[in-house]
Amino acid sequence: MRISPLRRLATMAAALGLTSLGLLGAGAAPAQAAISDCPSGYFCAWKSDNGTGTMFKTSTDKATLGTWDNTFRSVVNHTNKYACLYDEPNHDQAGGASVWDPDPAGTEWGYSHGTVSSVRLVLTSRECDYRPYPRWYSTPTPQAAGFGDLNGDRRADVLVRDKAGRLWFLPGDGTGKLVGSSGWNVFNGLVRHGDFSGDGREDVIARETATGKLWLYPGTGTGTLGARKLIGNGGWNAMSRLVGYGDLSDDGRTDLLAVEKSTGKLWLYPGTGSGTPGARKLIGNGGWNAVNAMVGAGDMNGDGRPDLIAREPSTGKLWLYPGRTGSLGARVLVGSGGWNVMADFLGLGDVTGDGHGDLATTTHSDFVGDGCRGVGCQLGYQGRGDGTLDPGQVVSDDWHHLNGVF
Ligand SMILES: [Ca+2]
Ligand SMILES: [Ca+2]
Ligand SMILES: [Ca+2]
Ligand SMILES: [Ca+2]
Repeated sequence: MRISPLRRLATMAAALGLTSLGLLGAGAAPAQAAISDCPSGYFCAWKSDNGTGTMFKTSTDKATLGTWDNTFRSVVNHTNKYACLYDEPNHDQAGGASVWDPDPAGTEWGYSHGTVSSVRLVLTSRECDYRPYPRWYSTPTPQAAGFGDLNGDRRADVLVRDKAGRLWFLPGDGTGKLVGSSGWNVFNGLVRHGDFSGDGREDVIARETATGKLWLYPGTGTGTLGARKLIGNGGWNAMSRLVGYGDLSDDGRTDLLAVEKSTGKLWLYPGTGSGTPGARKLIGNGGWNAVNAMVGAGDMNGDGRPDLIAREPSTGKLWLYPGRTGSLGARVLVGSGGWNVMADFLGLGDVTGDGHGDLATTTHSDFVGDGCRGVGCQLGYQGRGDGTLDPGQVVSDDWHHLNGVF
């Protein structure tokens, strides 16, 4: 099912809190005493405009409100979750939701229109109107790519981090599965590209923001990740960009690329099969800070070696750097402009099942496309096998309010 663009705009307004803002400002300021009546961990409401009289309170979802149905006039969300207020029972989103931001101090009043019939408390604002994770679709490929496939079913899959720090595995059939219940927001770099640990299963590498440490999360082969292992003691914050690449050094092991922030140099960190990167080798003398998106997309030009795709923000162009043995060849233009509207680039191998590697993207607010506009459209670009790409097609429209896809 595709959500209509019109519906999406309405729900986006709700997700951005515009609906809530529209409800603020009417009536006299309620007495402060009534706010403190709402206990920590509860969403509270009153039938009066000023928080007086009998108080409704809940710390759990309410599919119906009984005698409180259509009575909320003033509300306080004294929780660390988002409160979604629906005009219909059972959290039916037909009328859209008003979203109340977490207010753990319990100091913010709001006014409601007396039309609320159900309440949900959720960890991310997008869950008021959408599932916590977006819809991702892929088709089984004739040949295993060796990357982009955590569960080994020859179907390109995606990991999504949400704003609450959860990690979701999207197998490619539109569904999602929770594979990290919390804590993933401590990382400012997340990559994967095949097997780093030498067990044939795809792994995740994560850079810890506070320490600059690099961690390996070994894949279990099912989409979940095992106990982490330290593979870089620190200093990795000196890199502006980490890229899981595939085998550039041509020893059968997947490698890591990194751009050094201070110099713009590009380094190859050869995979060792144990997860720990080997001694680095300079493969780009400088200038790599001039690109602001890099993806190891696999072999896009059909010569059997994995390639790099990079975006140049000054021109909005997309370039392909063909992989050689332990180095990158002269870049080739694959997108002549307009690529700055893209937020994320995903290189997951063959998504469409025709044997050629593809590219997937998500969009920024100034994207305007067929069937979707603004933040969170997801596009597929079919690779033709010669390094060039077919025009992009909008695939889904619910990739907004997330915190990273890879
Ligand atoms: Ca898969
Ligand atoms: Ca592995
Ligand atoms: Ca190639
Ligand atoms: Ca393809």
